[in-house]
Amino acid sequence: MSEARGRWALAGVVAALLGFGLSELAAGAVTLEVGPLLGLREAIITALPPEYIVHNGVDLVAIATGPLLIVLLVLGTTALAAATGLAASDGWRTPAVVTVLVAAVGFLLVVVRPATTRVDFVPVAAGALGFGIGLAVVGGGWSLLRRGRGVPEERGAGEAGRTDTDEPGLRGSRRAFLVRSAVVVVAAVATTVVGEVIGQGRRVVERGRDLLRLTMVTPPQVPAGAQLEVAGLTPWMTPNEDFYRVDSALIVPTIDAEQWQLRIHGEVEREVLLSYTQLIGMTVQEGWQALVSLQNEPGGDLVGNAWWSGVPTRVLLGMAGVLPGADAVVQTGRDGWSCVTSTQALGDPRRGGLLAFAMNGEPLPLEHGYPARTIVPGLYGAASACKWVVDWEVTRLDVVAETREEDPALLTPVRPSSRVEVPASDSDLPPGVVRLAGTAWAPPQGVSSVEVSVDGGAWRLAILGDAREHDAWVQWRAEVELEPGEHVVRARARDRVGNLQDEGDPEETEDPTTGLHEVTFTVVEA
Ligand SMILES: Nc1nc2c(c(=O)[nH]1)N[C@H]1C(S)=C(S)[C@@H](COP(=O)(O)O)O[C@H]1N2
Ligand SMILES: [Mo]
Repeated sequence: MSEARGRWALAGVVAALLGFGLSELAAGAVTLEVGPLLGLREAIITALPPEYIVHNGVDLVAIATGPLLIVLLVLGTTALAAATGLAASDGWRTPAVVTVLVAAVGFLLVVVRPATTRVDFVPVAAGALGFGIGLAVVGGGWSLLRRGRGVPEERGAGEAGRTDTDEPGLRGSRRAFLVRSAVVVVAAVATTVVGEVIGQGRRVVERGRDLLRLTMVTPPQVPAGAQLEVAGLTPWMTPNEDFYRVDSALIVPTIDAEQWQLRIHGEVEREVLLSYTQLIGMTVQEGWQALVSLQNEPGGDLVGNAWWSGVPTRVLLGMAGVLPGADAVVQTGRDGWSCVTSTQALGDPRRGGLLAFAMNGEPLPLEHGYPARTIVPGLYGAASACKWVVDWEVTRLDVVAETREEDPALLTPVRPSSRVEVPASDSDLPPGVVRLAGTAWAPPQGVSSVEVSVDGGAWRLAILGDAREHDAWVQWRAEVELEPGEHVVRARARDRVGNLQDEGDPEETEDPTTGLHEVTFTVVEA
């Protein structure tokens, strides 16, 4: 093989390494159980037709789960990568097609693998991206693109005397080629190592979480009558895996419960260092609470309803002893995120603010703040519900105001709000009685009524499901007879102290949580 061709083949292999590294990093970051290599092996094993599993006395599973398949996969990938690198000497089209095809096969394997979720596609995409970037970098970047468009290649310094009919080599001197390759190899090793470390941390913590038996936690029991039997309605209790997630953590913090501590300090009589064992050993308080994001627009799904178990935030403040004049707590999570919550809200005995360690009867999922997070009824998530919380600094609002600017909307309590879930937006319905249904919340007072209006007509009361859990959300339903044609339904909630849902357009109020949700649907002719 000529040196030029050798360089291209090597470029392909080096690019594949980066693809592997990025894929490994992505798998770790989106916290998958396995990285690309083991994932691929697993996918192949599950894709094998059962009749081939034991064939003529040869146990294919034993072979497949042993090292042989891994070796074959590595060799096969290396050969394919080298061939793709070689093909790049003729321009970027063939490698692009090969990369897309390989990614497509990867996606297909993800699809056929049982119990896959959308995040399983991320490492596949990252692998393809890494290969593309690697090849572009080692291959000399733009020269590849230019050749692809038929523009003659710029002559490399180390290849003086080449003519355009020569075999196209890689741009630049051998030295430059080696430097580019080395950079990509280093990047590949770094991403692989970081991906492994993240993945390991996650697996260890996840295993610790699985072993926890929280006997002090009561399993959730949906109050009778809270769940209305209307098809298409969101379940009253939001399962953990369906609970919305909002955070700025690129990588979910993985905290070993045994290592976790909450430090309460600042303007307190005595500093408190609370361990997980101490926390779960305290008197547990539990309750249904809807958690609402400040970013939740009318009709949005950044809201969920769960059964939370923990220790009252009031009790924790009491342990530390808040000094006179201190009126704020800066809560900080392990991801570095922080929020300011008033000592009044955290210390209010009528409000069920919790340092929660369980959600729907299970240890908090890692994504929702394991091992502990705060949750305060009636305050938006961004103003109170610190996940992975490790630090409470008791201070004063005026002191905090000097260094950080809080969104004024953050200081508002959760507004009464309602959402139309049935009928689905833009649906076609049979003529006759039309059933309307949805969800409403107004923590901590609770919802007293929900009204609906069709086509801008009079507001009429909806029927509510059991609404005794004031911090939770409530389901509502109504029935109307409508003529064929297009209709618009709107809903508004009122809380128990008389506040009506704010109808103001979010654009005008500059508050995303204001405004009414409206749903358009069509009643078809009989
Ligand atoms: N540590 C930490 N806590 C956080 C956040 C975050 O980014 N980091 N996001 C907040 C926001 S804006 C909301 S709406 C809620 C969302 O909680 P969830 O992801 O459990 O639904 O968490 C809050 N707590
Ligand atoms: Mo939020």
